[in-house]
Amino acid sequence: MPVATVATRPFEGQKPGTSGLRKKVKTFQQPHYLENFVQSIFDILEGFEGKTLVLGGDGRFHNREAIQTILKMAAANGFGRVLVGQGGILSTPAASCVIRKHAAFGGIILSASHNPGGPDEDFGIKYNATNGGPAPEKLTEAIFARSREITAYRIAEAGPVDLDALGTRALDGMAVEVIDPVADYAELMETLFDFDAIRDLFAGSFRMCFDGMHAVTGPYAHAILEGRLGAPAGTVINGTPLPDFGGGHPDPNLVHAHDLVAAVDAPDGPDFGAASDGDGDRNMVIGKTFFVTPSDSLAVIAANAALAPGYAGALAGIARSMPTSQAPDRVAKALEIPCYETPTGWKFFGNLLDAGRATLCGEESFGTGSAHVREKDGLWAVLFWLNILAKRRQSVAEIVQDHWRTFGRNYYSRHDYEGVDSDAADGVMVHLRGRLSGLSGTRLGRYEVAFADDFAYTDPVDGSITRNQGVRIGFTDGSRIVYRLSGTGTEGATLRVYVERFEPDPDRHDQPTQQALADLITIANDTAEIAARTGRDKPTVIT
Ligand code: VG1
Ligand code: CO
Repeated sequence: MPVATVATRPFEGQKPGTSGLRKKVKTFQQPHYLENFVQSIFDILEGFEGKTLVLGGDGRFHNREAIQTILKMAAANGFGRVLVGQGGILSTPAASCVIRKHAAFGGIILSASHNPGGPDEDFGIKYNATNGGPAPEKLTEAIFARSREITAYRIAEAGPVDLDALGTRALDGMAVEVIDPVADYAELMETLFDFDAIRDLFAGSFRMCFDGMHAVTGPYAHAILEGRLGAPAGTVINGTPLPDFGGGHPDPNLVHAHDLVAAVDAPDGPDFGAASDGDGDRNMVIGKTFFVTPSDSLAVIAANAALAPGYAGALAGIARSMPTSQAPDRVAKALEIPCYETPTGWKFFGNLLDAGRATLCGEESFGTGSAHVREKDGLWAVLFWLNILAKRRQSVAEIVQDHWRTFGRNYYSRHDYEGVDSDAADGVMVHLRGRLSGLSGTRLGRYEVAFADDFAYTDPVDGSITRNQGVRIGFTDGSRIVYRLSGTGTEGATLRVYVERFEPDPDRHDQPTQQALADLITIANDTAEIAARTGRDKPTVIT
């Protein structure tokens, strides 16, 4: 079959430091746009001739079209085989699992994660490396530089490949193997968790509700929860992936997973609720009228890890992103294992996991995971909770409150200002950086500043340094305020403000979060001059 070399113009690909190239679908539909990015990746990678690429996405609008294009380009560029999820479906953690299990060269995942989907919404693409994890910064920098120089791409002139029937077909000398997107992943989960204990739990009166949010995890949840674990049919809601996610926002938080919250809080509703995002890497877990913050979830999982067969040996360490609360640090201290603080983004956990220094990782943004793959993993976290619930036979609230009694409570909240004017958002950060040197040792309200800095991370494995990862103000009582700008939005800028306060006294563990943090929130707003600089007197989203 002929291969065409198509002339094109340089463009601007994925900015280094962001999670993949995320743009409006309309942008991706422009001639050569997707092709330019894919060729930029292939131009930078070395030694993939005859090797295997993993390919799949979260099923959003434009998924199938993009897969057909990438298949033809992989063939023209010399890959030997592509493993593609049936129907073009692969969750981000499942793609990571397949890359590792089949020793693939790497993978391409089509997703804009929790961003909405549809003809006028977002599309995205990211490259994952041989270890199954997000491309490291060095690689994304090289791919970005290449995108600004690219002049041609190669593509096989072939018709579309059938993505719906399992099995192998040939495309211009390359094998396209359509695989069951769930099988490898479900098999891995069975090795990590006590499926017998969870089956027993479902055999009794325990009920759960899992909200697939019409995104990629529906098929995984149906197969694992209702299939292998025997949860009753109807446990999974919104379980069919739709190109526009049913018009919703596939972001598992209290605002967007409203169907789930309503179901669990109903008088005779289930005992446990969970949801995952567009590409299946995030998770939210809730009990009856009880929300578990992602930071607490990581801490509880770490403290109870011995209950899960895959984690019964000692944990090597815990890693959390810098804005995540310090609740996991307290567990690490009790377990006498290290706790690493990394910049935001899963790629920073990669070296720690590869080197065997960390077993569990987490981010405050509903991301939790472990060394079993190299991505955060929504359903994995839900199964971990089910394993804990099956062994302890207590409610979610009882387990978390018990955790607070043992370790103290880290009150925690994130305030997002979305769609802010980019210059105004940059102005907030410039203003804060300008104030850093003057803050140490001063008082802000009743809090004394212990340190104030712009977070820089030195990777303990390869020594690489990543700077400017967010402004931190730490107080002498362990409270913190953190400011950073989002790297995943597609419109304007999003300013994120993270506030945390430690409360050791068990008699003071039942305050409403925003109330418990009220004075720190005021200090955070005043110090950054948020209202004056952005014109916003309140955040768009509070989690
Ligand atoms: C957000 C989260 C971050 C997460 C990233 C990708 O980034 O804060 O913790 O790693 O999304 O998650 P930002 O730069 O917008 O704050 V996902 O589910 O999109 O892979
Ligand atoms: Co995601």
